Amino acid sequence: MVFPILARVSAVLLVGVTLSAPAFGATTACKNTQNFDSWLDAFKKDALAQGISPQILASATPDLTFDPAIIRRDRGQGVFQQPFLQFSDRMLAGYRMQNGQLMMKRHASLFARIEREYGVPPPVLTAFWGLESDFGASFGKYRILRSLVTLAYDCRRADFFRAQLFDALRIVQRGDQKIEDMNGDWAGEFGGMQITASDYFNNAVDFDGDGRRDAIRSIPDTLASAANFLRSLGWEAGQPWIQEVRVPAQLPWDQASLTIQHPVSQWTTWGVRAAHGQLPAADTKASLLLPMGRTGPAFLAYPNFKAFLGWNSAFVYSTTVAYFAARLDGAPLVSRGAADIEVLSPQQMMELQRALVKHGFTVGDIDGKLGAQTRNAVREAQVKVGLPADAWPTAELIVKLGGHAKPAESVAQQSGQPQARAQTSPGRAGSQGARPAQQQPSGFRLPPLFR
Ligand SMILES: [Ca+2]
Repeated sequence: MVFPILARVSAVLLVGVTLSAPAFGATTACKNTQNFDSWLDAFKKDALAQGISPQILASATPDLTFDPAIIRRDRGQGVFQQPFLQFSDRMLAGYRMQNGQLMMKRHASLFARIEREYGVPPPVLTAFWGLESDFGASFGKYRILRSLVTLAYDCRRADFFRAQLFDALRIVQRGDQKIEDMNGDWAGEFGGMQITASDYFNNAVDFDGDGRRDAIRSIPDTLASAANFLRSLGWEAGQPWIQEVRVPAQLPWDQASLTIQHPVSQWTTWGVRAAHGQLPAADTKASLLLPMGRTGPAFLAYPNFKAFLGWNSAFVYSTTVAYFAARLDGAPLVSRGAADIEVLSPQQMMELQRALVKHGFTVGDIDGKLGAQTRNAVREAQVKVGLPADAWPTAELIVKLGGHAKPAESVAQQSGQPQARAQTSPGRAGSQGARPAQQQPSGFRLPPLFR
């Protein structure tokens, strides 16, 4: 499992709305006390002490400059999560399914070798590959050393990005990549799997046997590195990850949490049924995953789901990758559940968060986002006020907590809205950033969707 500090909101998870910064409350207050040049001198001394060679440092130096645009992105406007159905609709739109199937066919023998060695099946790797870089079509255009040095200097998450910067230099020093190829997203994720420099340094493998770990240009290295990373996150060979289920009208809804596991036999006793095919063995541990509450889509999440969360702890993103993998593995379209699932606006989410805090619940930042803490607080509050405790926030809950709620929008209403700006954010640092909006796919070779 991932530590909260490492939580990342990925590539494609967030949809920006035009909210002024004050609406989202003050950004984290911290001050840079040292000027960049003296900071950089000290950093270079530290790098030499840590074994980075003078030659590598010299060749990196043109990139080791401060970029205020990165800081602006990092401290950018508030963003809110799209709900699972809308997000996965967008992520799996156009030809992405077909391209994923094509990639699995085209690289079938490679995938088979990787599965034999690492135990990770082709649909899972393909799903990450498709969502992270559109199967290698879209790597990002930022100089990542510049991004990393800027974020390492900045006070907000300096320690995390300092370590990333060291590892980015180590990647060059190890001969994996040349300085000029170190391009990626604004927060320093790069390659076909858009992983961080530290995840790359620790997990990349040379699978094509040319002596270099090249998870940018080599497809074998890219896919095998991802498999190795997923194995390090606890992936178990031959085990399922998620499966769509049908839930009964009545269930102890407060048990539907990724932090709670029951054997499949307990879920079936409560009336949970496979939506298609069979459930796994009765003693298989499973969490009930209700990404949009009890009237929305429903899945059992098996122990391998933790590898998706380890890759990216953002719940909607992880669920979407796992669902995409299930679809590539042959699962039909997920049932969308009730037609009128209520979706709170970011303003309503903040109203709810304030009400939760007033009642003594812990939500983390009042940020309008349905993160893990807010979900837990919603569940606890639902228990307290006697609503079904499925962790899905509603206007009714706001009212019951003494807040004022305007009617929320339904998914059906929202799906007709114009596309908001796609946002991204980096690494396991939990930074929040933005990628500009992209077009809907329109051709066989998808235009890069999220950069
Ligand atoms: Ca290689």
